[in-house]
Amino acid sequence: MKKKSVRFAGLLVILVLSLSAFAGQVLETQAQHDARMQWWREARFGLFIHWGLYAIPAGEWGGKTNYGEWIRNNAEIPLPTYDKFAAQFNPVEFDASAWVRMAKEAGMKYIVITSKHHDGFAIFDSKVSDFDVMATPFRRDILKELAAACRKEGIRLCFYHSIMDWHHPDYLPRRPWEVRDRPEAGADFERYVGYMKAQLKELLTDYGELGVLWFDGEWESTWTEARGRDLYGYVRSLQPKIIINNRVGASRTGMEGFSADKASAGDFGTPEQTIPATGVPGLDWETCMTMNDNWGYNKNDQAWKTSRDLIQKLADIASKGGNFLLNIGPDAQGELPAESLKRLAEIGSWMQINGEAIYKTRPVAPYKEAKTCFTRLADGTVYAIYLADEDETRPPASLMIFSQKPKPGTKIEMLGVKGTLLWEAVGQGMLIHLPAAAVKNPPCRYAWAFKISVPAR
Ligand code: FHN
Repeated sequence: MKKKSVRFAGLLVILVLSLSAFAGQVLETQAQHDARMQWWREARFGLFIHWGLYAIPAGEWGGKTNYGEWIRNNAEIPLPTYDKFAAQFNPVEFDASAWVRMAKEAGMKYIVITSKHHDGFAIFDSKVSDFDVMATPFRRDILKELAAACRKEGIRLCFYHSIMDWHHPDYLPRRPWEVRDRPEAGADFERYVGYMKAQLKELLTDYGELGVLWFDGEWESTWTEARGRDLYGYVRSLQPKIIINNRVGASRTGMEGFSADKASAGDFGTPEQTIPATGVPGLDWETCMTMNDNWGYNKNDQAWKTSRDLIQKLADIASKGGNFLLNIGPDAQGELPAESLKRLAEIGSWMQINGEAIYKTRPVAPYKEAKTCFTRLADGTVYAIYLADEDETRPPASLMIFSQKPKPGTKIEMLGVKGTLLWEAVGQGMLIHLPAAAVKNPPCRYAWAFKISVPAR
C-alpha cells in the first residue's frame, strides 16, 4: 500500500509542476529555488558579450561616430540598408576557445552572449529565420562553438535574447521614423511571440544546459507582465534548472533594475550601469556594465574605465550581495578590443590572489567602512577589502576595522601574503598591522583583502 501512495504523491507533484509551468508560473519551494540559484550566487562574476552586425559599422554612420548596438535605430538606417551588413559579416578571427579561456582567466564563471539583440539578427543557426549567421559569408554557428568551449572549460553559457525586434515583420511597435516605409498593417504580434518562442526553443534544446536566459527589450507597450510570466514558464518548461532575469516581464523599474513587486516574473534584478547604494536583503541582483561607453563595438570609444575602478566595483558589488556582469564588444573580425583584454588580464591577476573574498560570499553589514568593504563566507569568515585611492600603490601600514568585534583566537591574514598578521583590539574593533614587506611589495594592486577567521565556538 505504502509504495502506491508514494508513487501517487510523486505523480501529483509532477502534475502540479507541469500544470503550473504551463500556466506561466513555476512553483518551487524555497529550498528548490535556492538550489537552482546556488551556482549563480556563488559565481559572483560573469562576462557579457554584445556581438552582431552592428560591429561592422563599429559605431560610425553618416559622419557621426558615437553609435553602438542601437545604430540602426539611432542613425535611422532603413532595413534594406542595414540588412546588407549580413553579406559583410565574416569574423574570421573568432576563436570560441580563446574567448572562453580569456573569461576564465579573468576569474569569470559564466558568459552571457547576445543570441539576438534588438536588430533581430541571430548569431546562431536558426531554422526559423533567414536573418541569421548562416545567411552570412561566415556560415558558422557561433553559439554552438561557444557552447563546446564553455563545456570544455567549465564555464556556464548563458544567452541574452531581446524581446524587442526591429527586423521581424510581426514585431510591434515599429520604429516611429520608419512607419512610412514599414507600415504596421498586417503585423501580428501573437505571430511574433510564436516566432520568438520558436527561436528560444532552438536555443534551449540545441546548445546544451544553459545557465541563464537574460531577456532584454521588454519595455515597449506590446510586452506585458502577463506575457512575461507565460514566457518565464515556457523557458523553464524546456530547461527547468535555468535562471531567468527580471526583464522577462514588464515590471522592471528603469535602470535601477529591480521589479515593482517581488512576485514579478524573473529570478534576479538587473541594475544597469549602476550599483545599488547598499545591499538589497532577500533579493538576488546583478549589475551589468560596459568597460567603456558602449555595449556593442565602437572603434572610436576610448572612454575606458580603469582596471582599478573595475576591480573595486567588483568588490563593492560582492560586498552588497550582487553579481557583476562586465561587458565586452568584439569587432567585426571577431577580435576582442585590446583595451578590454588588458583590463580583463589585470582583473584576472587580482582574482588569482583575492578570488576567495568574492566567490561564494554573502554580504555582511555594514556594507562599507570608509574605504573598506566586507564580504563573508557561510562559516563566518569575514573578508575586509581595502580599496586603494588612485595614487595609493601600497597598502597602509595598519588598518582599523571598526565593525568586526575581535574574539579570542581571531586569526587575520592578508591574501597573497604568507603568515598571520599582528592585530590588537581597539574599542569595539581591531587594528590590523601589516608586515613591512607586504607594504613595500604588495601582492597585488588597487585593493587588498584581509581574511578574518574566528575559531568555531
Ligand atoms: O537596449 C539595451 C542595450 O543595447 C544593452 O543591451 C543593455 C545591456 O543590458 N540593455 C538595453 C538598455 O537597457
